[in-house]
Amino acid sequence: PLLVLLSGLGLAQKAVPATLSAGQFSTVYNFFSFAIAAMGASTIFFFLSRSEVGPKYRIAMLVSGLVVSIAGYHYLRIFNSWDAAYTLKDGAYVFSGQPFNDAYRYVDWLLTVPLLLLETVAVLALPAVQSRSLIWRLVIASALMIILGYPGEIGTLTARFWWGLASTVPFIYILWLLWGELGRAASRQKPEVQLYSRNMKLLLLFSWGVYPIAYALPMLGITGGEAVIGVQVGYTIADVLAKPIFGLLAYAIAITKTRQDLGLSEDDELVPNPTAVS
Ligand code: RET
Repeated sequence: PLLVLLSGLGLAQKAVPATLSAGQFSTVYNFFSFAIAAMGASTIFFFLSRSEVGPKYRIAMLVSGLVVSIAGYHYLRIFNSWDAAYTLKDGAYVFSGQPFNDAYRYVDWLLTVPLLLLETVAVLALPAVQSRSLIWRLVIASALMIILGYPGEIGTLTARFWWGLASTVPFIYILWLLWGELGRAASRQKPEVQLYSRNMKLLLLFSWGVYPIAYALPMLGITGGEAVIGVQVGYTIADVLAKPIFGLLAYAIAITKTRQDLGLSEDDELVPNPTAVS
């Protein structure tokens, strides 16, 4: 699969429909533009928020900032590639001859998914030995999931089905691991954090679940322009949920736990620089 991925990245091209309606083209165009704004703005937010949380949680905010900045760069490239792939002719968008490069997305996931998993484990602040083994299992499974999914993304529908199925195995393993771990971690927290941890679990399941659904659209009888639009819009919505929105929830958990570590009540003001927290 790694070789297929590498040769696929070399091809770096996806069969896109020859023509799109103006509405179809602009829908994807606007979603990409929205994603650039969301990733860019949240990059600033997460980097600045580092100094607001206790030392234990700073790594989670840093990783969150890295994830959205990497994604922001990739969305800029995807946006430009989409823009170059079509030209306006007599009110419709026709293929320009420049391939739409969808490989950015998979390279993005290869970098950001392990980081997101690291962020999740970091914000739970588990004992070091436990989190190290958990992170390794998650990182390896997530790399497998993405590498196995890519050949299907650029192949025929049959290839899409089989590679997608193979990719689903590590996907289920990750969800199963995280569901258990997040559940156990949540039960150890104080009530306020418990609610956030439960929401984190749900957001993770919901946002990660959108990816395989978007991937499956072309196999569900949706074809041509509609399939391309469905896949791109689906992945973009999922990315905004899984990166900036997920990061915000991690921030809420970090702030709440910082307050608790300092022995502050909900109404107390958070000290500007809580370096005193161990
Ligand atoms: C693929 C292929 C089809 C089967 C499955 C997939 C899952 C992809 C996922 C991606 C998650 C990406 C995230 C990115 C955020 O930075 C590869 C589409 C199961 C779950 C969270």
